[in-house]
Amino acid sequence: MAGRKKPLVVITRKLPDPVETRMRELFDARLNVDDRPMTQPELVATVKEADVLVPTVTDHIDSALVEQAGPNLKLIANFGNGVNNIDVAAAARKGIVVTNTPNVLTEDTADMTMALMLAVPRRLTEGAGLLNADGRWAGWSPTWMLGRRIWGKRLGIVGMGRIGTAVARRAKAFGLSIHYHNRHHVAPAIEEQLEATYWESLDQMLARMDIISVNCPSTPATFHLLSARRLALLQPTAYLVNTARGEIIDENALAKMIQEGKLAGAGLDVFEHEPAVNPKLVKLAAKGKVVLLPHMGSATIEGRIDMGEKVIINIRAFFDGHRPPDRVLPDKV
Ligand code: 8YV
Repeated sequence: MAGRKKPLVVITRKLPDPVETRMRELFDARLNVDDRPMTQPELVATVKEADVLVPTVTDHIDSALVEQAGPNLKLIANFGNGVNNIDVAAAARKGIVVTNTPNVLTEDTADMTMALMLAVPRRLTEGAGLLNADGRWAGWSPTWMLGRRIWGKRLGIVGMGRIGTAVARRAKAFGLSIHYHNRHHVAPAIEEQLEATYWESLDQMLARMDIISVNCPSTPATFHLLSARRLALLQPTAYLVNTARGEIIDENALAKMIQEGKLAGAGLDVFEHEPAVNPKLVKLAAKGKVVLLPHMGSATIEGRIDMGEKVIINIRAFFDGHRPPDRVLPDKV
């Protein structure tokens, strides 16, 4: 970009230091050192002025906001894989390119999914909580703190993309048999390697699984994909894990089912109305029925630096006149 004016890149949240340093070198970067989420009026002022917006999952880039974008705004380079926070179609209508950060958070998110898959049936947070209180316990007992075995159970993965497949690889090593529902089969070699069973019918799969892991993107088509009707298909001994997006599950229906003993428990890293957490779920967490995490799936230093690197590469490619590698097309959302 030698000789050209540096683009004004507004980054809505604090990013890891190495990412911010590089962004300052390359761009006219406006950082958010306090990490206070931007209000909607602040976002409006930003899109009127900026050449590039770098939002995160906490920013709602809806059509009303996109409509108010100034003529300079050419690129929305999301710091995140999921783009459910952005109206990609509205951006496309306005001639604004949208990019995301796929691949680099796959393994971290799969690890966290696995952690929740273990934590709920094996009562990890309950056990840890007991010792966290005052470090005292009555001692080992053969019938105390019994959970449920993971090995030999059936895992149903809803959404067998990059993250779903990475979850399957881990889960297989833990002795789970792999089942999945997806719009299409994964490549035969992967299906064979994972000894995975494809279910065309989500309903059929749900009714037969011991653990369900939600790993599909949040789109209008997947809103409440796990509706009250579908959740009712699950076995009462089943567990549900969600590290994708809260909107995919009818959270009220889920809480009600666990409360009524119609489902064994859930591990949730994402919520329908983040950052708010359904009070019914909080109550269930206190009873050890659910494990709740504050959207930590990709929260590793390495992952967040890699995500920042992707954002930078996308911006650079765009301003060098190339197609950014992680462009998100409206018909793919
Ligand atoms: C990110 C995520 O932390 O990338 C995603 O889709 O869900 C998270 O792991 C978040 O989106 C950052 O914007």
